[in-house]
Amino acid sequence: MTDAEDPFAHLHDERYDAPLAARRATAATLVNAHGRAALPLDGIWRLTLDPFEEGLRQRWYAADDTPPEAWDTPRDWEWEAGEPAPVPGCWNLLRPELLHYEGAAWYVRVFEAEAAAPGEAVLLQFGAAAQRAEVFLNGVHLGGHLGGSTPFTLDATAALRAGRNRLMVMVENARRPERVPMHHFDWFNYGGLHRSVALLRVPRLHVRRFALWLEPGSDFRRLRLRASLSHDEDGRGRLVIPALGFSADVPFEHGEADLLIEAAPPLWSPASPVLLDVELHHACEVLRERIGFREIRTEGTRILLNGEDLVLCGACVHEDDLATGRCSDEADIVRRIAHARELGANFLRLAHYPHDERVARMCDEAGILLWAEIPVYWAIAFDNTATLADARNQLGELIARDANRASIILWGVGNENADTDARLAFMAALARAAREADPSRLVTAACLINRATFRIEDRLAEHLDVIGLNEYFGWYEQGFQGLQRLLANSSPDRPVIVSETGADARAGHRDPAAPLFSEERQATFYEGQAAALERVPYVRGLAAWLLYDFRSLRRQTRAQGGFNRKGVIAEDKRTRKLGFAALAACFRRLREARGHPRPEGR
Ligand code: GCB
Repeated sequence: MTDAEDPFAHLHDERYDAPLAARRATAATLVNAHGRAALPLDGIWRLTLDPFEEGLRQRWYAADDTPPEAWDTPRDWEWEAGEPAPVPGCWNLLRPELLHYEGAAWYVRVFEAEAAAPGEAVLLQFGAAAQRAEVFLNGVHLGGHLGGSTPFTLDATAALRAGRNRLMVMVENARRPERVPMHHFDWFNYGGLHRSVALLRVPRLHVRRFALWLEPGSDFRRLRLRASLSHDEDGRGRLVIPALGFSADVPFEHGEADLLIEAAPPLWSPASPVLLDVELHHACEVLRERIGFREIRTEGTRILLNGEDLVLCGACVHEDDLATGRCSDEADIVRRIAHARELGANFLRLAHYPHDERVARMCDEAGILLWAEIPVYWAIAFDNTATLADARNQLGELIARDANRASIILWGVGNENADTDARLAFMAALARAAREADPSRLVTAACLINRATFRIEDRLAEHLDVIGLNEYFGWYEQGFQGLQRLLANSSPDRPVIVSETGADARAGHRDPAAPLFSEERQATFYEGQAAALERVPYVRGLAAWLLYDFRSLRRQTRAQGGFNRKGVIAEDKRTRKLGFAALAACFRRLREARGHPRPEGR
């Protein structure tokens, strides 16, 4: 019996969303929107909570806009009944009752547009939707997306109408064991359209994206260009770098271009973050980027930037704001960079998922080095092939989005995952995928200690360029003797970065006896860490956990109050704890011990 015959059929159909899964935006279909003319769709949308996914079951998206007084049968939904909600935004902060909402909600907005002209494609571009999205334009399912922190593109050409259009996006942030991240993590589960949405008009055959980098091992004299077209067709483009007086043909075969170019650009570094304007011309379009060229590689246990020894001193940071949740704005990013500089840092780890696209762009300008990662966090369903496909896709989207960012030197493929066979296969596959998509960066993961041998030892290490080590000696484990023992006991054959270490302190809790959760305790913690780490040459960096306190429902003591308090600055992003100066001193010691007395950078 069909819906038309039985008005209650939807009550019994638990496979209501199965047909949608076939149409998903992926890294392959991602278009780089930067610098392209776009109709922004940010602003006030209407939001309706939908914990039962009734909108999919009852097909709210297919309903017309007849006003209620003209309905012939009752309905459960009208879009004007939704509450005004900003995009970008997280629903959690709309009103106190929504703080802990996890589930589906519908974002709806109406906009005026012209239909696609002949030879034109119209694309809908989403900066991110946490965690899953299903997108409908004028009742047509354009596609869905999995993964809450990466961008995606959907083709709206056929569904767009001249005049009034109704765009509906179901966003859903349920925590599930098979997702990436899975249901258990130490940050706040914000939901919503937390980055920009825009409509792009491009030629039917357009360049989806291009990446241009300094080819590693080319003696700084060769660039590599990879670009892809929207269709499997041949074509011709032109690459222009005005500052180098450079211009070359770019031949596309079956929609792909892969080219080595003789060119010796000025090198980008924290001390001299020089960016060049780059143009890729194709048909009537010009894609513009500002790109820094640099080489990052390892040699034994050292990390070399443009052939010179690098010591990474910095902090991890979450995207979390008291007022806006996961949304970052430019002022927030400027502040993050300023705080990093004040600490004497040259490095940030963007934990534990892809951050706003502007972060890496602004770090390119500022000369701050970055570790960017995907949320393969803790006990991921490593034996689930769909989970691997999801993780691989999120990695692909991150790399596709940020391939031109000089500041990103490390791709992180996971965080604190137990060393099992399934995890090894899963994460080795991710490391391979990262290298294949982007040979111009290093691959890393935040690893655990091998407790049996008490060494920095992980079977994944052979697939990594740099071993990240999360250790909390002096906090979760008493005293620093364990750390000294671990470091002395280990002899890694590649560089190690302490990818996390930190101690909680509630801002304002001062006590000279330095009890747990006091500012003094956090400060002495960094003194103890510095004393142990400075002597160990294979430790080439430190990313302290972390810059700012952040919301986490795992943290429920009175001292924590629903926040992870390991920030050296409180959640107001202003109040420095004693740990701030102690961490700056720790960086000085690490650098001095390695003969780098001054932070790089301007
Ligand atoms: C870790 C995790 C990080 C946590 C941190 C902590 O090892 O990687 O996400 O927030 O410890 O504070 O315990």
